[in-house]
Amino acid sequence: MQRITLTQYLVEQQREFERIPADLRLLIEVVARAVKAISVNVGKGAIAGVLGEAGSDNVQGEAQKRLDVVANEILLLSNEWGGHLAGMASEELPDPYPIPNRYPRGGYLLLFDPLDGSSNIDVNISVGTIFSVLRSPDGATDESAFLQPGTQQLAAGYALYGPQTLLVLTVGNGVAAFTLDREFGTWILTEPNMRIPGHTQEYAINASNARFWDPAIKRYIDELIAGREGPRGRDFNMRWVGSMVADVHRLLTRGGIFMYPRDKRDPSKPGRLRLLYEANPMGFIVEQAGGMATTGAGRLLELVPEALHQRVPVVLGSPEEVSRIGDYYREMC
Ligand code: P6P
Repeated sequence: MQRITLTQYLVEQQREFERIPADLRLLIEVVARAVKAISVNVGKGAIAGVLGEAGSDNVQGEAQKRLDVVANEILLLSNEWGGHLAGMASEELPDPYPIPNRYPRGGYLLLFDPLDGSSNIDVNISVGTIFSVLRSPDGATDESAFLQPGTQQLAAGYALYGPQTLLVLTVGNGVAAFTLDREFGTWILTEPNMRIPGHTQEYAINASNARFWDPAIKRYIDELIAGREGPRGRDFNMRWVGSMVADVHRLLTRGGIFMYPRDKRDPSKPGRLRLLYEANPMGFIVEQAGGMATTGAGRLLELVPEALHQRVPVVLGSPEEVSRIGDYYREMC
């Protein structure tokens, strides 16, 4: 197999498509190096003493795992000095992280969930890192600078720390997947053009929340469960890892639909997932792979954010399934 590295891929995207200015290429390569360091820590687990609780909570009031804190620090310290960023925002920080005055600033904003699915870390199930890149309006770094709709993203990606460590990336020209060659510490292009299969029989949702769902979601799931005896006329299968990165990578690879829909538990939290550094980057990637990403009713990437840690309902994946849910919302809500 020809070994195309991440650097070669980025240079070729710049040369052929003029999609990646040099400072954006630097940003992506710095993030790619940082997630290699996170992968090493995730892989060592108990040996490195990074499992278990950190003894602190994040802005969501969720108990932080030690690896949440480690991954967050790796991303902040790797990116603060390069001169390509105006600021950063993280699930693990209540406020935006300004670039220290001792370093030069650049024109980009980097947003990330440093370790998504961290409830799975202590039981050795795949977790990931999700990141999104925006342009900083006039170098602004206050919260309002980050509150841009997902359509404004310049790049997005995730790392998946599983049996292999993968980096999946879009710069708005399709989706490419890279596998970490641990022997050389190099990202090797292993899928140059990820496309979501249109037809699927697999769905992902946390079914224990069924009593809180909107009628449109309830109807959609009931029809899947009814299988070949029901209106869909065929059987379906369910998967739920509890790590968005793992569930979304599966549907990018073999089709499917991922849902964390609005539920009635807490009106102040319309969904569980965070818009700016989980839903938007994953929605951008899914759309670039030929899929759809909505809040159930409307296109996800067009939502104008109102707060840095805003939560949002998420339905994304194979277009025929996502659009069916949209039809049900229009009919029923
Ligand atoms: P639940 C992980 O905490 C996360 O943000 C996503 O990665 C995942 O899809 C979801 O929450 C899991 O939520 O309610 O099933 O634990």
